[in-house]
Amino acid sequence: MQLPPNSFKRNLHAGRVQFGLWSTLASSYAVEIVAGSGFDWLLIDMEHSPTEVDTLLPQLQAVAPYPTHPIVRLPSNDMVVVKRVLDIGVQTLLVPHVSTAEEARDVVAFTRYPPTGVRGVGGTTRATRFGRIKEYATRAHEEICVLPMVETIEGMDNIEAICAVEGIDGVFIGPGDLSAAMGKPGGTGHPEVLAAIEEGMDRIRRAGRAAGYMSTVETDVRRMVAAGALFCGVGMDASLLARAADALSSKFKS
Ligand code: 3PY
Ligand code: MG
Repeated sequence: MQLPPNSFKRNLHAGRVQFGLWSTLASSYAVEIVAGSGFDWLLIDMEHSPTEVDTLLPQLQAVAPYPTHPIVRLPSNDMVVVKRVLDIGVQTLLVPHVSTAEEARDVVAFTRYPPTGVRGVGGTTRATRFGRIKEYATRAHEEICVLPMVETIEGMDNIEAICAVEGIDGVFIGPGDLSAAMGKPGGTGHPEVLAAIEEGMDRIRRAGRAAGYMSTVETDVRRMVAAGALFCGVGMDASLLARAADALSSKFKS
């Protein structure tokens, strides 16, 4: 059995823009519903949702029959969580709160087997199709995509250093945390925050890495694509459900 190619990583390296949806409902049924809606990628969130490793697995199984690529946002930059998430077959990791080149080097090391890195070796995992992908041990890193999130002032200052770390495929700027760090909590649409992110997209692109962004505001997404973003989240399942339910109830209750 062959190692499955990481279509998302290949598209990033080919410079193709990819749009995705954030999934925070922590439900395999919800994930399956949105997996068929045509997004290039679907992010399953472990940072700001109740998803744990055991509830991540059925969500990955629900996405598997669909062409959308699953990305997992980890709860933190943690060696044990990286190992467990990779072992259940995830190929693309979004890693929150990476502010220095050293933290970026750590996350790359967590995804690589020794002697290159420090990933523990498990044999009969879902990632190896239970031991059927013989080349996994030697080739897994080629299809693993590592995407640190820069979302602090220190991280913004270190964009070039983070991009220079070998094994980093792209850098995502988190508007929520960055706006708070800039003293504008909730100000993801603040002109100064948007200008900083726009400049960040360009700096990441010029450093030879794929830039990522997330917003539910279409004009902001288009602005960041124009500035060089290659992967953009454009919505979130929980907010699609909440806002649609709000709109429906207000038609009858207001
Ligand atoms: C943020 O905005 O801080 C995120 O983590 C996701 O967009
Ligand atoms: Mg964040």
